Amino acid sequence: MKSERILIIGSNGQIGSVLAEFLRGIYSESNVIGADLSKPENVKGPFEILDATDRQAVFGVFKKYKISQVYHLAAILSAKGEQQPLITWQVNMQTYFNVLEASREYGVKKVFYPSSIAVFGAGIHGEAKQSSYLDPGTVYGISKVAGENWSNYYFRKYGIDIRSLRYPGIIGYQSMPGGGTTDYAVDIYHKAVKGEHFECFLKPDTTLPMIYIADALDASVRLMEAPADRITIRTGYNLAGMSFSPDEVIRSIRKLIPGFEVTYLPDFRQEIAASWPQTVDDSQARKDWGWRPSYNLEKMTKEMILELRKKYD
Ligand code: NAD
Ligand code: AKB
Repeated sequence: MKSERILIIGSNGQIGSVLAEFLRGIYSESNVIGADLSKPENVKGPFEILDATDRQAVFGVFKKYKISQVYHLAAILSAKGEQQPLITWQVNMQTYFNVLEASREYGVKKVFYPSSIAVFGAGIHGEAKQSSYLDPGTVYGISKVAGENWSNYYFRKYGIDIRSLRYPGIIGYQSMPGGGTTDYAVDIYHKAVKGEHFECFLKPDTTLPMIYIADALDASVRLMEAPADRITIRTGYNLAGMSFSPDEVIRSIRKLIPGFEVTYLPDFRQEIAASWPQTVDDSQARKDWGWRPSYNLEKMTKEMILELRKKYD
């Protein structure tokens, strides 16, 4: 087992709950500390109830556990963020400043900052390049661009080894998403396996970048474990898994569940999705630290349906 003390802030969430299990497999149960606003039932390993907007509380957890690595996942996502823009800015930025300052104070070795395809805006038509102009249309996207720039600043000014990925929409069977625009692509599998009708809040041809959770976790840990001299991007690396529209994912599900019924009722999330790129060029991540996704849409659909059948049957 590798020796690190790893803190996951936002460990109850869609990514955090699965990442915690994954990291415990690498670093042992007692070395992965979960932290979130409330304590979940059946929590494994050390856990702290933490409001990460509270500077003192964040400093206290870093000190108590002698943290060496942090995954700072706490945030309000794109769709929820548009319902409460100023609170979203306050939560997304204050939690990150507290993590950055605590990392400086306690000599944390590495910080993971999850950025998003939401850093891109309507100025991009089609594919987002690593160096594409960032003109986010949501407060969530604005907070992620700011977070990326603060990461770069703390790296250059204080030498904190912060690493970041611009995640596409993440799809997994283990946990539910928490208020994003790509959430439909998780919910749709649950409805299909349960034999229920699905109402889609995006139009059928809205193509977005997505990634299967196994690939997202692999990319995150691979990036964190890469030698520091391989990291050439200190804002956020573009990361791609696959890209598809609601129509395409429905067709892939219907190959296994032929009677699956879907209707469309686009809402405010359609406008957010329309402002995001359709595909992402992640050649810099491939070149710098050997990133390669393992899942395409068909392989992911097979695994999602297989795993969700075990859950619901
Ligand atoms: P989520 O909403 O499922 O989980 C976020 C967690 O943070 C929740 O458990 C919430 O309780 C916690 N949290 C919120 N405010 C907090 C606070 N003040 N103190 C402590 N905990 C707090 O989100 P997720 O999907 O797991 O995303 C994790 C990170 O990855 C976020 O930063 C998100 O922006 C980023 N990301 C996610 C996706 C995706 O598709 N899931 C894509 C791109 C980027
Ligand atoms: C969202 O839809 O807000 C997230 C993301 C792509 O950042 N899933």
